Amino acid sequence: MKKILVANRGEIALRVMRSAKKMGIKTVAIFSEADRDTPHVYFADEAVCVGPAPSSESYLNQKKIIQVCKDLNVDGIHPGYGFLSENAKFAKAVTKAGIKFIGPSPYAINIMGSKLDAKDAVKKYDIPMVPGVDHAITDIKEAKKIAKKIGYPILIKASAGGGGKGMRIVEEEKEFVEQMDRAVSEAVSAFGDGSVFIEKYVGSPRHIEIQVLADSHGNVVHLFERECSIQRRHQKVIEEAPSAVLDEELRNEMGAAAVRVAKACKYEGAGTVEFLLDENKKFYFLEMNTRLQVEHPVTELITGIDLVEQQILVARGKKLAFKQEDLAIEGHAIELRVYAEDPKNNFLPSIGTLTTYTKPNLPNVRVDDAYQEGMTIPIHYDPMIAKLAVYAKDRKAAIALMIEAIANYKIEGIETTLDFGAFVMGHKSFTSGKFDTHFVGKYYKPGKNLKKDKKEFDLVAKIAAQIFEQSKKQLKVPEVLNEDWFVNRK
Ligand code: MV4
Repeated sequence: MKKILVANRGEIALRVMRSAKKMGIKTVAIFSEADRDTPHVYFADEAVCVGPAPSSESYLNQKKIIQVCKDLNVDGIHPGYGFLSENAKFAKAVTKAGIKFIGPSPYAINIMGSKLDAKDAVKKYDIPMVPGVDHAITDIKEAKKIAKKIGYPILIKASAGGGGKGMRIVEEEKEFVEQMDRAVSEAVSAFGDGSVFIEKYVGSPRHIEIQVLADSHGNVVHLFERECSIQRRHQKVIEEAPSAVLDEELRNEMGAAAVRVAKACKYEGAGTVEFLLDENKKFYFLEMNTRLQVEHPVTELITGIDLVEQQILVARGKKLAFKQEDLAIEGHAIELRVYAEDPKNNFLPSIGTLTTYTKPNLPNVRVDDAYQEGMTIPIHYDPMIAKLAVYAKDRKAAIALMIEAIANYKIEGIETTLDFGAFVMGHKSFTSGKFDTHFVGKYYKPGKNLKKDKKEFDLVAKIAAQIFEQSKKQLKVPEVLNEDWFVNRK
């Protein structure tokens, strides 16, 4: 593979191209008319406009993208996340055009794109699953019977689902039909597929996901977990690795289960297996994401492994250069997604221009972004401005460093989730590690306790800096942090 086209934009396009460049591979950017003047376009060796601003006419234009590859002699496509990354038809068309799709096979994408097919595929692999049904509900009477057996509350889920769409909690039997109706019509309008199934509702779960990596020779390893419970409206805001609640035994168990899920669909490349973890530390398979995830940096930081480099090596047919026993967690990483949103106003998108944009310039702080001062946040795409990731000796030091990094990140012109991040870092439920997916709804009451006042926040940042200084001496920085672009060094 000598030349890779990145079928994406923004921070992830840049991030992928950085690893490609490091490996001596030429890069091709595609861009929409709205993105002509953006960092990922300038960073690439070649760049081609693929259409107008709307994604459907540019970043999702499969034919055009494949044509660009043919015109420029591209031999590999990296889809990033979102857009065409989990589109089995695209993966197939790319392969058919003689270009390597840097990701799993259309077969694996298809299976994992359907929750029911995924359940079916992993059935024989001893994967813990939430009590429920393993087929689409067609008979209401039968479904009610099963619901009674499982016990209320139950959850109706769309098989094609994602992002919580088509998901309905049913507290008691008399709501069943109404909620079922809603789930089905939501699923039809969102995915064009009204198949739904039911599961026991896990009331206070943590969202724990396992990073896996598989080569084309049947070798599969896991790269430990990411804790992603701090979310709102099914959108993650803070992720960390490792999780504060997993012990060695549970980590190994969940890791081994994730590896079996990958084997169940003959997975190839980097993937993520999502689990729910309940209050009794029982875990259940939810789904597998067949792409590089937004939050992959925290895994890179604690393992020292460049996941994009690994994806490319696997796509080249190389065997994994390490075994499970070669992998170990070192230190602790936390990521904050910096969104152009107003946390004080129900996280509504905050549009405008970055009149001030200064990144924190601190050791062991990694900023994945694709913005510069003066740029405007486009309304056509995801409102994420940057991912702010920190790496430290342990969780306490990582929290301290995150507070310092937030204090040193200056963004003006729009509202962002930076202050929200500081709120979470300072919250007892987060620092103690005792939280679940309800954190935001339960504790975040905007206006009240957010970023009390500037003086107090600066003091907290100062204390945090001291804690970090003390812990730093014992920290061994992983290989992956030695790249200039990975970390802003003093
Ligand atoms: C669940 C659940 C409770 N019980 N399944 C949400 C999106 C989808 N990927 C799965 N989701 C959930 N499935 C059962 N049986 C609770 C959620 C859920 C959730 C999961 C992970 C992270 C955040 C969440 C927020 C609300 C609900």
